[in-house]
Amino acid sequence: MTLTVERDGRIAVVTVDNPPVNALSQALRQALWDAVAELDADADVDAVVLICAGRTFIAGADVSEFGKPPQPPHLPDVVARIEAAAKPWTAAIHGSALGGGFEVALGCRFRVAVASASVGLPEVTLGIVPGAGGTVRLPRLVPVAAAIDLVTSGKPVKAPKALELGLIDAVIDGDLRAGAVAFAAEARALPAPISERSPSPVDADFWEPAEARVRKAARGAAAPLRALASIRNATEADFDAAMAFERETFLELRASPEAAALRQVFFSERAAPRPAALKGVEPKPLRSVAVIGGGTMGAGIVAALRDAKIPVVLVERDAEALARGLANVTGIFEGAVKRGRMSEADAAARIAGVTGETDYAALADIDLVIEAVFEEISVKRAVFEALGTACRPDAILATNTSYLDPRDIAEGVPGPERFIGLHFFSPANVMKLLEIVPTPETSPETLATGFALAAKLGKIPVQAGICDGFIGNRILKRYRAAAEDLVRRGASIADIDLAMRRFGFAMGPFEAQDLGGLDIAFLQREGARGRGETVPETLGDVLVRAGRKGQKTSGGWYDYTAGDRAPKPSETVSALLAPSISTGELPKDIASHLVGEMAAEGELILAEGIAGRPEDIDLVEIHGYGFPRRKGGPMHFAAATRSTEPA
Ligand code: 3H9
Repeated sequence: MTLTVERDGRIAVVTVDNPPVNALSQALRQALWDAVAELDADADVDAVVLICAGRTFIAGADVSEFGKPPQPPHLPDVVARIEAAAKPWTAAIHGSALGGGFEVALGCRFRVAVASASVGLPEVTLGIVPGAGGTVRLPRLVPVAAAIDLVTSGKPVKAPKALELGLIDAVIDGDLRAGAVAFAAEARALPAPISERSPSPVDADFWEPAEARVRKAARGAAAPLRALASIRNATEADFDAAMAFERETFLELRASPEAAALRQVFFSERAAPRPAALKGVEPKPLRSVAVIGGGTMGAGIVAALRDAKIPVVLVERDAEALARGLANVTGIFEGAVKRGRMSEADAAARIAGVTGETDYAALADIDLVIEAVFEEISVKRAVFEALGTACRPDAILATNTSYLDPRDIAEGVPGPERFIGLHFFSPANVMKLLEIVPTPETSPETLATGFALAAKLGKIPVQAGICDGFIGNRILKRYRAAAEDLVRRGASIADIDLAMRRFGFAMGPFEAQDLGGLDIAFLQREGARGRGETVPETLGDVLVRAGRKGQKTSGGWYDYTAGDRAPKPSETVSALLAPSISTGELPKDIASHLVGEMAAEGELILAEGIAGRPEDIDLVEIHGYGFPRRKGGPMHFAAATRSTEPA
């Protein structure tokens, strides 16, 4: 970490250089503290510009210090010292001013930023509230509703919007340092420190609906509501009392299991794209990609590639299927326009970048092919045989299979080193997870290209070994079996779903099956039975055999009335399952039991080398299966629960 002070006329420029993101380590806090004293004492300095080297302004507190006792000087004191400096400080922001970084900027008398910069208080995404005055100064700077939005959503805003809201004082065109120095040198009325201003006024009936909104959006997370309470307190108490309240909340939440879980996810997500084994391995270029199959999954993959501006060739077996596939792709982008997520021009540009083909000869110069056809080995094999002749010998050939052994799919295709599994999750343009499944013959370059693709698509990559269902679907199978086992032991289907929703899933295991359809897994089991494998009859099989495939047949685990997705407990289901149900001992805590089953499968997956790290399993569950992020994933949750259980 270095902090340098230079002079530009009578303006001092303080440059922070603490790679990678100028986080506020103890050393940096101390250096800022000392800089205030030094510059206050310097008679040749009229004002100070605070700027950062590298990719960003100060991105916040150093999250890696959060597990340890706080070391002085504490950030609220550093911010107060900057605010009370005799020479006014101007924060010059590029990249992101986040969390404690933005709180430092709020301590400065002025804030200027380049147009591409963003500012925000993302603390709630880490299970905490701002801890250096964010919830206290913001409602003294901008309207309370704007402060609430910023703090409880955790979402940063871009500089032009920040200017409009009053979060910053100017957007600088051209060179930031020169612009900030000129801004600081200009004589202008010095605004009162934010701490000395009154909170923005609110009506008496403001808080109730505000709290209802935040509670709904928080979906069970503690931090957004605690942040709201801190903002409310800041509008009612004096500045010092409000700061004390915020700090107490911050320290309490910092030590919470939710914050520990979110911190772990934060670091795992950042470690995932760079597996140690691929250090120094160059990925191959990805100038053009082909997708084989334009069904729901294929079209989603095309959309994900187009979102990343990669030109795509979509291949289908005949003109009719191709027209359907292209319509699926168009439908995705038109839907995005309808929901206000994309402009018509952006959608048109994305659609224009897709070329439809029915002839594999069009793939002669493609860098990567992703097969997403029907999950049937003979169909997939035929595709790969055709790819073996049509593509360049160095083109990477990937399968999106979710259950089949990739080695069987590509058997006999020349160049096994270029073959890999890339398992997307539906809808592929939305879901963040990409399971990357190398075979023993896959080359490091091919594997590195899989990771590079994930980076281009903004996905979280997790390497998985070959087994039935890889990481995610294997755990899903165990989870569903464990949930069925509870039903066999007398638990109610609705109680199990409710327990998992309360735990933080958007849906319980049975509701989720009704939504996706019970027939897919049923057909897989039937396929295995057809091949002579022993697959015990599941309760789901009983329902499908009775014609209950889920919402699409107006009934699965629950009944549904037409036009209504609300599940209703079903007497038909009770009657169908009655012969399979006995009474047995049930766990006291259904959610912990089911998550424990997921973690137990995860342990087997680790022992077999299918996953490299427990954190990878957690990322798979969070980004592919809706596991609540604030619980950290099944492996984290099980470990944390074990460590707090009495010995
Ligand atoms: C806070 O400020 C609390 C205060 O209110 C109160 C205090 C009293 N700490 O994301 P990247 C590392 S809470 C430590 O890939 P990008 C990251 O692990 C904090 N390390 O970069 C990675 O390391 P490695 C509120 C951090 O360019 C490397 O930096 N602030 C921190 O794609 C690069 O990260 C936030 O939540 C940190 N705070 O994106 C901001 N941040 O290379 C979190 C990053 O060894 N950070 N690292 O794997 C971000 O959102 C992004 O990093 C940022 C840059 C947008 C800044």
